[in-house]
Amino acid sequence: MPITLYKIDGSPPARAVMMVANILGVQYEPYDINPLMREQDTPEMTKKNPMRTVPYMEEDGFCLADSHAIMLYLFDKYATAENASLYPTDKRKRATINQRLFFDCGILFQSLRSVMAPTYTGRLAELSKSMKRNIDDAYRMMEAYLSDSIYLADDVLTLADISAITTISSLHGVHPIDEKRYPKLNRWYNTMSELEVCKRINRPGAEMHVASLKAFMEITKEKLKAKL
Ligand SMILES: N[C@@H](CCC(=O)N[C@@H](CS)C(=O)NCC(=O)O)C(=O)O
Repeated sequence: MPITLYKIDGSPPARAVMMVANILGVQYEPYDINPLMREQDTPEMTKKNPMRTVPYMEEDGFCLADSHAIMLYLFDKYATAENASLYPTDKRKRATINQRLFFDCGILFQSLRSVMAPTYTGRLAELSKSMKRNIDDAYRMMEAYLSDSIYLADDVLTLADISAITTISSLHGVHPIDEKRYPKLNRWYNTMSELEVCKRINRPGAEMHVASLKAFMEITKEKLKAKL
């Protein structure tokens, strides 16, 4: 039974799953869900995924939400020796990758989510100081991680990089990485952006995501101006 991946290309976590599936050679049936239209809120969808987020996947009646959980499942089930370095068996390396995945889930993506939610509901015309502070704080943490290794969790590309690059691509669009303050993060971002899989799968969705966030902010700005 093929995998169905509920996703939208603009979603950073969905892009991460799409890239991992592509690297592992996992075929899936894409099913587009637009969270802005609350298409994930139908009783049928809510039953499958009470978190009501994209991405989530379904395989032969097995439903799984959260990009990080999905990436690990796909790796566990479908990785071959060729892909082993994405999530090596060494326990400490794995633990470091897991930590970076939790960092992406709990800190990095949350700094983006705190911008996305008010933007899409017409309550944000520009990033507040505290939003920028939170994003900078996450950039600072990444700069520190990248002082210990070339990539986020190792000297080779791992699942942690694939997860974080999607979030960073959208964050960078709304609050650019200051290359003087975060030179290692800037270098990592440029290296990751040049990967063929990133150009093909991450870049178009990220550009769309950033453009839509900016367009929503612009509309809110105009509405506020009209009220004055
Ligand atoms: N930790 C989750 C976050 C997923 C998430 O929040 N996705 C957004 C789209 S980028 C969403 O579905 N938002 C709808 C909502 O929160 O109601 C993951 O990694 O999959």
